[in-house]
Amino acid sequence: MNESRREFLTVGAASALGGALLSGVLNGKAEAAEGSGHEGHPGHANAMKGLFPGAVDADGKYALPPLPYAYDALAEVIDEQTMKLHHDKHHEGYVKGLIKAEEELAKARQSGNFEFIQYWSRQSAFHGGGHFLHTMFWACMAPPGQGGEPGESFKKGIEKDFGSVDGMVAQLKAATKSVEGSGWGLLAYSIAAGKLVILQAQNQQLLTQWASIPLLGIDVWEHAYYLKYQNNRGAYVDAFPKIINWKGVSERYSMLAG
Ligand code: MN3
Repeated sequence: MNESRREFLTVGAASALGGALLSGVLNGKAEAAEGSGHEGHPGHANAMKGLFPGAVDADGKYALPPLPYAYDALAEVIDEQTMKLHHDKHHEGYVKGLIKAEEELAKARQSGNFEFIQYWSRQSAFHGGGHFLHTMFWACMAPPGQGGEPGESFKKGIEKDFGSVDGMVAQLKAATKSVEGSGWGLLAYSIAAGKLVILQAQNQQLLTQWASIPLLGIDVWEHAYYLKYQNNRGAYVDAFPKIINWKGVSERYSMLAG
């Protein structure tokens, strides 16, 4: 998508896209329930894909999803240049890195030479973590004043697992500020435990619980905030709630928690 086209995209359009994805997800669930998914349960796979909109293209190849708003739409909290570099350069780099890792792993299988298996496995985890977390990141932000409020069932879930929305946000901010080095603060849904949890990620892939799917994340790699906030990570994290797309995150929660 070219830049002028992207300028025309509004949060309304993003919501419509989210709605379309959500209905695809619900259809996918219905299909799975009806038992139309045989091998590999394709209905369920479709449901999971909706959590990471645009992470793969129509052919199932890894792709850079377009930003659902203009580069400057979040400028009150994240400046235009940071958004441009972060999306077009950093995220693109993770997509390329993930594709490369899988190509090299395929070559290794073909040749039977697994000498560099540790390196390419690590590359796959790092770039894959980067690709999927950033895909989620763009979707869980919205221009100030347009993100709405947590939906009813999401709010109930938060209250059950954290006491209150404010309590959850306070824990998420504290966890995010204290990430050691580069990483993320994440609100995730544990599909194993059926509850919300807050985790940190170091780099893109360390400290996961494995059974938890991230719903909302704050990227605290310096590339996410340094131009505007320099070393003041705390000010960036404190401002972040202004641009949370609560409506979108609520939809993501519904895809997992029903
Ligand atoms: Mn980043």
